[in-house]
Amino acid sequence: MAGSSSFVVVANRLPVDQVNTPEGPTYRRSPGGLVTALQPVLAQHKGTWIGWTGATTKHEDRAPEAFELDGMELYPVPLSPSEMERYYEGFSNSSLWPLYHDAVEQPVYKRRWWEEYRRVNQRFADATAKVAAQNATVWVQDYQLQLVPAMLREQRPDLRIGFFLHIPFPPVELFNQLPRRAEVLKGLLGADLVGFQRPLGAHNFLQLTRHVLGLRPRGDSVELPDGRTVVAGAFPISIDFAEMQNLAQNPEVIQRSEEIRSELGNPRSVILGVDRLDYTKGIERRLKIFRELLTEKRLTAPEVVMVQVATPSRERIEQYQSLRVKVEREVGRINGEYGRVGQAAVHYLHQSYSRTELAALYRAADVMMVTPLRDGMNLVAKEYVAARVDNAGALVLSEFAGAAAELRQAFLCNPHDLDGVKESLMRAVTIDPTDAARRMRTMRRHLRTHDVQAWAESFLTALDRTGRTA
Ligand code: ADQ
Repeated sequence: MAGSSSFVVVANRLPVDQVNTPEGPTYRRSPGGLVTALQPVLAQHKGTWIGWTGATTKHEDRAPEAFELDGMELYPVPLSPSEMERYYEGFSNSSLWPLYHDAVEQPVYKRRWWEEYRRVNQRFADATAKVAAQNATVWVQDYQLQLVPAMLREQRPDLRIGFFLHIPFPPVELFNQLPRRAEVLKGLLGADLVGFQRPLGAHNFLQLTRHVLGLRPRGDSVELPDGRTVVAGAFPISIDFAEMQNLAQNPEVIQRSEEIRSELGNPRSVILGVDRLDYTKGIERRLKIFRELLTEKRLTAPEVVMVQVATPSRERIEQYQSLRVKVEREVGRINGEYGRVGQAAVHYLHQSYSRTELAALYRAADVMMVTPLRDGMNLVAKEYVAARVDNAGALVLSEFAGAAAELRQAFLCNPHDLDGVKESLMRAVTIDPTDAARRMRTMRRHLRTHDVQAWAESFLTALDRTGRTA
């Protein structure tokens, strides 16, 4: 039986943080571009967002009831600690995540992880089948839920289903490693439209339907044996430009950014990195580069300081624990060699921050370093540009981040080529303000119109069209 929502978003996480009060847990909307872009669409269509609350529950407990927040109906899907371990930390983040990021860390495959991934995907699909109205539009998000489109179509062929992958989609040679590659592809092919960050992702996907399933992709689509057509395309995600720009113009944020500079000892240059503590982000190499430049005396501390914010992430996974050890060892080494009493060369912050503090940090940074080894898009690069309402600051950006396709005026670099990154960083540190302003203005102009609202609209328009032409 169909439900009553004509628009449904399905994502691993609900856009909320749990707050514990004496009366029990309540939820507060979490910051994030995706919810900013989708909330108006959900509110307008009596829409529902299906996802996990972020707190594991025992099997015998029921999931919290659905609740309303800012005009959106939120429908929790329960996850037990062992499901969390196998579906999320296991198959999603120890098999798929490294594999889809060029295997920069060795992917691990375990059969019981796959079983749990399938079971949890089925639970999300069942929940969606229950709440979606007849002929509703459903938008499934990201690599944790790649089987949901086909599972959902099986129960509800009336639905229009879109899928968007936030991370890169690997080429044939890499994807072929995946033990359950055919099932994953068939899962995605349940959608009418499969969206990627870059055209290469769509291309890889279509090629794989040929190599693994023997289908015949043509142009941007592929026809299935049952006559249905699946379209693949690039929809580069973006940020809520207005939100970041407004924050950066706020007098309190401006004052805070000045305070940050003075707390850092009023250096000539502040170099900033803001990343989840993830091995795809290239944090270790970035620190090494900074150390080498100090050793070579091309930079001197504390005239130039580095601030590295590394948000705690996936802390129960071994590869993340060992990354933390390596990063912290390197920070210690740099400060041991180049710091002075009360004057660190690298300020390392393994913490989460509010949007306001992030905006102040962006404004305080002369050079922003975004140097992932592979990244679907990278929103930090875009947020930095949005925050530079003063047209100052320089961005050093990896060619391997999706954002590099749009932010062409950044100092683009290959993060594997340490000498090349050093050159880019030196150019950014010594940039002439007129050149910096010219680059920043162009990038800002682009992002002003290519924001997350435009992203959601372009995906949903394309999804709508796929249904009509079929
Ligand atoms: P992530 O890998 O998480 O996202 P990113 O795109 O940079 O990477 O987004 C991180 C977000 O977290 C940014 O909005 C940033 O402001 C915020 N953040 C980072 N550090 C923080 C801190 N210490 N405190 C508070 N907030 C912090 C995945 C993909 C990316 C893709 C996005 C969206 O890996 O490639 O761009 O999804 O599709």
